[in-house]
Amino acid sequence: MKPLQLFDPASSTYTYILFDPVSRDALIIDPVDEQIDRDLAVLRDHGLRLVWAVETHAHADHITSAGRLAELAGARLAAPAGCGIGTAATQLQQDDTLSFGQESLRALHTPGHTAGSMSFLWRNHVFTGDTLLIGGCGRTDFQSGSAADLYRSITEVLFRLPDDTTVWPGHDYQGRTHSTIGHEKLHNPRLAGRSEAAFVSLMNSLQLPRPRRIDEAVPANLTSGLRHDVDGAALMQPREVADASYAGDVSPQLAWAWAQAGEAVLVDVRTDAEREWVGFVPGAVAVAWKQWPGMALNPGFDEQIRAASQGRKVVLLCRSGVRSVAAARRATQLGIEAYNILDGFEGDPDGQAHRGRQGGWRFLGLPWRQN
Ligand SMILES: N[C@@H](CCC(=O)N[C@@H](CS)C(=O)NCC(=O)O)C(=O)O
Ligand SMILES: [Fe+2]
Repeated sequence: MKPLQLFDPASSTYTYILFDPVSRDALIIDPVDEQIDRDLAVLRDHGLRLVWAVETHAHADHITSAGRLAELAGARLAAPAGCGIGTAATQLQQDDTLSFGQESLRALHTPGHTAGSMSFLWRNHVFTGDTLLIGGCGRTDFQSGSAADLYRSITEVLFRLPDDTTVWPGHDYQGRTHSTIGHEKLHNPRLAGRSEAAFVSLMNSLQLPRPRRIDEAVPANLTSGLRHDVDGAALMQPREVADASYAGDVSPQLAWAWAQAGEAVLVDVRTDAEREWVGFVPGAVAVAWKQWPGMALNPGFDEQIRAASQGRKVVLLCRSGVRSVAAARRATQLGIEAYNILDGFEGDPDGQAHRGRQGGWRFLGLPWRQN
């Protein structure tokens, strides 16, 4: 069984999708923001349910789509513990495993390109991120890089895997797709026959230009690509004002008062992964609103919202107040009296008025909890 390998030409990044052929549960490694529509289409075309979005490290040259995959597809986020990616609820340590169906992926800490970098082992395939590239390796001159650490990660961790292990790199700048551990041991010009000292001196003499997007990419990747500055553009369309297609917009305070008085059911349409990373609203019923381009149906939504409502009015909450409007419209079509909670759980991430938006639920002193 082979992974699906996908390529982003702008950054020469490889993204991988692995899946269990029986359960159709899937995992994605190093997804690229600009390729999210392609990746969602691949998942849909293969009939896959994305359960994990995983990073090998905090990338310097492109922005991840992991956060948006959590919002749109419900993927859970995992990242190496040493990378400072706070949005990932699962912080991976050496030898941790991620399960998808009957399959599992094992984390190998391989510092050097960055201090937190990891490689991942699945069956006899290793996903090396920017630790080991085909005929090369990741640079070590920024982001807590260390040539000595990289040498040890490659020679003492990766090169100890069986020679026939397939190597799937994080990038290739020359169109090569994969290699093997045995081949890289013999032929990788940076490593074959080179001592640690010789490797370190070679890496320290490379004088590579800074990645073009580093200043934008690193901060964005520390929040799984959910950039606050371009929140409106990247994640959502401008919110339309309330119209006849649902019962109306209410403030978080009013929604909470209704819920406390038993006048309405509070429904949280965010995905489980989002709640894990930002927080839960006590008493809210979870009914995820998942929709992406080309997706025919929002699976399970109609049945779940009917079950949550049981004839009562519902007040719907999401991250910023976009999906909750879409969900309120659908609930209205089903005959439910459905309201949207203004500005969702987050509103403006700084908790201040921003582009006409107010701080959301968690900035207003309303009850919420982490996990
Ligand atoms: N020209 C690229 C450079 C990308 C780059 O430096 N990539 C890093 C990985 S994030 C690397 O280690 N490259 C290895 C190499 O160029 O040999 C850009 O501006 O983005
Ligand atoms: Fe990198």
